[in-house]
Amino acid sequence: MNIQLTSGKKVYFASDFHLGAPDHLTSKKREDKIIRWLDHIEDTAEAIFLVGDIFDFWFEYDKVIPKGYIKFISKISQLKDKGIPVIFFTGNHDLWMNDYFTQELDIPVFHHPITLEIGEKKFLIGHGDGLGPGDNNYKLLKKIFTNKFCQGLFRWLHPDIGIWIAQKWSGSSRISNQAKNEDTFKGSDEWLWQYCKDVEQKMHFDYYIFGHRHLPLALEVGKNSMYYNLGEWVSQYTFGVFDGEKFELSVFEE
Ligand SMILES: [Mn+2]
Repeated sequence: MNIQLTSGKKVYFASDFHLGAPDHLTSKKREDKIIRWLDHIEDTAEAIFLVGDIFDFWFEYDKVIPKGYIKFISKISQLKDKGIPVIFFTGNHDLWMNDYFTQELDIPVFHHPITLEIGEKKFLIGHGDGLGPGDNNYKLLKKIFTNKFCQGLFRWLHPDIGIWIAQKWSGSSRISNQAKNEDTFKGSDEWLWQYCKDVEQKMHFDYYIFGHRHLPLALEVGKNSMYYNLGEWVSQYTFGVFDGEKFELSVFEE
């Protein structure tokens, strides 16, 4: 999947909307803001990448999906109908996306980082969870979460109970992350930055684009190679934009 940029058009990137958190009213306000952003960019958008943790929790049962987010989902549907490609990635909070968005809206959903060319530049794009050194507790947890047997057990809980448990869990993991000061810059210990440097040794990319850190970052990986972290939309409303020449992080203030 490569993207040719029409003159004047741009490719947009955002991640970590965490729709649904921490409560319905707060999430609705954020959802409205995301829609204002999508309204704002749609005339210039060649494509829109939503790079994981779009939902604070998502699970697709055989016949049921989580309630809510209908305005956001409708907006995405309108963008698709206007011919703007929208590309979803799963994050650690919504990794149980299956084929619902692909079947309903023809939106690809990637569970792993992808590589592609946009214009003349080489990109590696992913949510970023579980990459690089360390984070061993999460890596173990991800094995359990992605285990088909465990998912099957969860599926057999009534959705009202399953989603209640998941929301409690998701809220506690976010709070504990704040307590551990996860959202501050760790210098040379930034494990996604290390991951980018490791990859760059083997294969060159102009841009490494990740979410997950909830921390907007622009870091040099090597000569002509940058790592951008997209930040988050719980309090910072940051996004990335690429015009064919340069990548920039920006803040949506409206
Ligand atoms: Mn996140």
